Amino acid sequence: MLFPSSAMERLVATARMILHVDMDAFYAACELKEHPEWRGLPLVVGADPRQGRGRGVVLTATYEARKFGIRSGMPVSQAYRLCKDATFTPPNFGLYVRTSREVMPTIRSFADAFEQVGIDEAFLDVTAKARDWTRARDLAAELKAAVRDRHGVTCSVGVAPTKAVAKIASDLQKPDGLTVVEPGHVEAFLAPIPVNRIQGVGRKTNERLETLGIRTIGDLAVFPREQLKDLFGGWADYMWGVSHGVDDRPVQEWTGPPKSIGSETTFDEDTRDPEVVWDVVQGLVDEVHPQLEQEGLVYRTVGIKVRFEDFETHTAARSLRVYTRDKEPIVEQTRALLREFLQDGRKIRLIGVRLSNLKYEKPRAVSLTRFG
Ligand code: TTP
Ligand code: MG
Repeated sequence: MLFPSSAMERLVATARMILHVDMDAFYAACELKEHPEWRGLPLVVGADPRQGRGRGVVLTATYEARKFGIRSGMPVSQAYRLCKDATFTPPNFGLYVRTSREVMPTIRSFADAFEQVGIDEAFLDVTAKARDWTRARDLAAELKAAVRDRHGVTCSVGVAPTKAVAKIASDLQKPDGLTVVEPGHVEAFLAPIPVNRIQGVGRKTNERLETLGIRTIGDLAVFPREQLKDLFGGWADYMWGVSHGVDDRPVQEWTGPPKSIGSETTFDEDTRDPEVVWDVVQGLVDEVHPQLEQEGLVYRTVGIKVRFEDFETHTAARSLRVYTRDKEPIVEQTRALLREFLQDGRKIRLIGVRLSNLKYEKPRAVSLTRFG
């Protein structure tokens, strides 16, 4: 359209085309590649509750297992109660990092700009490549087929004019979903969706919004903006903007080493049992540490994040004197950092491990994971 005549045509002509790609049941999907005999069966990635102490939480579960109510973050003992026939397999983080590293370059090849945001998700800006929304949908379908055919795993894709809406859209028809939200349809699309689907709206914000009568994004969109600002400060602008389809955050290519790498887990049930907490922390260390090797990184700072049952959240970190890739210092430092939080008395809701002060051990132009 050379001379857009109406506001709507202008909106359509200038809108960005953003994809959010999220792998389906990612850790479980990686396991199924190694164990095709488990396909079609309920599979849980987590310690086997019938062996050893049966502690720990579900990292993820196949959609067959989710039919029984099994969810990430749930104690494995509860998952077992929900489905006695489920197969349990302990996590193999090296496999997940390796698979992510193989799949991401395929996803990236469809993008003008690419931003990986986790082990199994990425944003793509395809505005220049696609040019129109029909082609954007086709590109997303081609991307899904390429991921499936080349790597034997499936993903769900959301296509929308903003990151926030693309992220909501990718989650809507999981697994193996494709949801396209064209400009002009954003507010109608968002209106019936629960407000906690907006990234960053956690349980606490959700509860506060509910007391204001805000359950859906549509409720949020018609709520007086100034009143929301008084209650939520700067955060209100972001949420309110998202509800109206406004979110200018670009898809950002990143060429340096990552600022940090980490992982966190929310306990399905808050706990103050040091052994349960420590088991999960060790799992997080096992998950984060292989990424150093994969990315050619060394670290100097080890950090933890602890959120208590009342949502009070703390971070603490310790720096080593030298850069290293070793695992032991991560274990030692997290154990030391955790000690005081375990003595607090309150139950813990979320725990995270993060490595920062990262650099490439040998100078290299780009990160392999991010740029294939
Ligand atoms: P998600 O993308 O949230 O979940 P998923 O890929 O397993 O399932 P889906 O996207 O289809 O809903 O997380 C990606 C991986 O991160 C997941 O496979 C396992 C890990 N993970 C945890 O270890 N703990 C958690 O609490 C969650 C939510 C995920
Ligand atoms: Mg996923």
